[in-house]
Amino acid sequence: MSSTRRVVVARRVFPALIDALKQRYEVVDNQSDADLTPEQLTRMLADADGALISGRERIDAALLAGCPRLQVVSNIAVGYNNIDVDACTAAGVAATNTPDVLNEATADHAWALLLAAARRVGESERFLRAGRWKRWEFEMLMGAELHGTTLGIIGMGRIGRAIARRGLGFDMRVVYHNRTRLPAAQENGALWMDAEGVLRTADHVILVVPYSPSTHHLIGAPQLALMKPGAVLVNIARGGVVDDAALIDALRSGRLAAAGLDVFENEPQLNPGFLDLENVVLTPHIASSTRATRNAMARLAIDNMDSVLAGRRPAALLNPPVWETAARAARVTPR
Ligand code: 8YV
Repeated sequence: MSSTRRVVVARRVFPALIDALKQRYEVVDNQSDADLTPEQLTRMLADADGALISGRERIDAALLAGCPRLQVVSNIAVGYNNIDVDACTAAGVAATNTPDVLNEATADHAWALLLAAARRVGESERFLRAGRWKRWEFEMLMGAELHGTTLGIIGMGRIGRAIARRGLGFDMRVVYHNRTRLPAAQENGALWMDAEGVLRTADHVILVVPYSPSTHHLIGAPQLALMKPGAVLVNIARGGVVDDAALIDALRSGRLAAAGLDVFENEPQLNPGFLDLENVVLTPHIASSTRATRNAMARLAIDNMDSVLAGRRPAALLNPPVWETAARAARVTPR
């Protein structure tokens, strides 16, 4: 019987990270960016002690039942709506994520979308590339004002606060909604309101809430109707937080000036309605995608996995109660 633990890397990560893992584990490296079916994932994890997964792999009770050795599912993502955390706890499996290390890159991207959408950057570039620029015009491609306006943030966690800090550099007043109001020291001058208040007050709104049944279609037709005419909406949270069809209507009618979107219902498929619109900036779920940040995310995820497999409580444990359960103890078996 060998004592080497077996870990699965369900998505491609940097090869240097795999090489380092191979020093201490038997590694099953999927080396693929393709989505796995639940059956493929269950088969891959059937004899694994640990798994590094992305936000695209779904972990639920049915999968866990087929993976008796599994001690840890380590998400290379801060959002963990792909993991049924209660099912993990019941099965004695630790679930972990990667908070903090992606705050700044993700906040940068939220601003990239806000700036590009407000100032019509994509549309202007398409205009130039199509050879349509023939003369300077006084009213050419006029955008929405950003500096000095009011920025609304719905979801004022660590990423929301990093976005708010950038807003101060644009002389913006920041209003926010969060289920619990922040302590004054963390508010940094931002004003708490209920979500409706933020939608009514802000000139531009950025969504940063986790996805759950309670945030499904948080922004639909009634909420879009509350927003100021000419507002810009940015979603870097999760597909499903916005009702995409309702947003398309609001963009098509000109009720909203523009939107910047990194996430979509049903992604990677897009509602085709977006593709006909000039006033929406679309990116393929890349808000955390810089080399340094992706490296930091993968390293934290590996660190979380290492800790669990060494019997230590990991830094970013999503289900602390699992630590005390007999179910977890039962999974810690020698190979
Ligand atoms: C991930 C994200 O790249 O961390 C998150 O929650 O949305 C992104 O940073 C994505 O989930 C893939 O794992």
